[in-house]
Amino acid sequence: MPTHLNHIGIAVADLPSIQKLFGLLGMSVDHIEPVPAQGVNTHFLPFAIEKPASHLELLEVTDPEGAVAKFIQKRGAGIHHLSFRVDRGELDPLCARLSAEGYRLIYDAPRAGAHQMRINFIHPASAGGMLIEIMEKM
Ligand code: CMX
Repeated sequence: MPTHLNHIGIAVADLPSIQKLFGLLGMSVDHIEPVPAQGVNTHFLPFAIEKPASHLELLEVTDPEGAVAKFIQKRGAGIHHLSFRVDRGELDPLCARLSAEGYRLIYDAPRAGAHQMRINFIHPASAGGMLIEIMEKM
């Protein structure tokens, strides 16, 4: 039984600023629907289809001093970050643009990550409370 990722719900305190950030990441709203029974308006931003498929990543702590261990200590278990891949060659220009627009990146330059990716992160303080990973294939 394949399970399809339908969406990830993000509570937003400042809709225009989050839409601006996702716009810089190449995503825009294609459907808006009020759901009065749940007390929200929903704004849907479609993902580009990832091949091979998008994944859930379960982060099992191995280093009690690591970022994920600290996250669990401070905030409890749960969703830790969102991760977006851009095409090869697009990561450095994206990082430069985000920095120029005032977003706080965690690393001065992308580092090596799993799956032979170059990775960087946008700090939650400048991304609506979410840690956002951006990556490209090496
Ligand atoms: N999502 C949302 N908020 C987060 C967060 C997360 N994942 N991690 C930390 N925060 C919050 C903290 O709770 C803190 O909030 P308050 O100011 O309200 O207390 C705030 O962000 C600021 O945190 P900080 O003091 O600047 O830094 P931390 O020591 O909490 O570290 C971060 C946060 C993002 C800088 C650090 O976790 C980091 O460098 N992450 C990048 C690397 C990483 O996360 N690796 C694991 C993933 C590995 C993988 O997938 O391969």
